[in-house]
Amino acid sequence: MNVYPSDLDARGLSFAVVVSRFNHLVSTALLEGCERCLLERGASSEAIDVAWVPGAFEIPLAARGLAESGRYEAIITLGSVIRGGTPHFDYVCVGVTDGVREVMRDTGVPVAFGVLTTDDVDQALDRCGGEHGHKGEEVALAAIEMARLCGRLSAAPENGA
Ligand code: INI
Repeated sequence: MNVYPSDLDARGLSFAVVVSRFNHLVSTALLEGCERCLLERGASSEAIDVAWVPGAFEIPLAARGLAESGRYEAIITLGSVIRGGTPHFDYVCVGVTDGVREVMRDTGVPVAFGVLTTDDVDQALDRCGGEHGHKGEEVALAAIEMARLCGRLSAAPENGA
């Protein structure tokens, strides 16, 4: 069996992070964990570009522009959609999830999905360094791994890896 290695070394890679301003406390916590993780894995601060957008619904458009620029090995999306009393939550969730998936499919650039969809703000904060881990760190690792893997796919894996 030949297996592509899992590689979490971010040295030399360039990342764009799209982060939505809505539910700002959660967004900044996600961004802080994401940036910390990228730097811990060896990314250079100059190789991390951040684009703020108003809400999660706008994330796919910015992600597409950044992916199409050809400047990044991976795009990271961060945001927080919190259920209110109307169906608006569902429309925003569908818009951002479908949109991000389409950007990845259409451009071939890995797009990590770090948009929390929760019932309340406490559930969201629990996932930004609370009892349910840190989504910002999780998507940073996913972005690094996919950037490395996609960089290798044009060649066969090494025998016996
Ligand atoms: N955007 C979010 O990122 N999170 C939310 O919880 C949210 N809610 O609840 O409405 C939200 N709405 C704004 C939306 O993403 C767009 O920015 C807006 O509709 C303008 O296009």
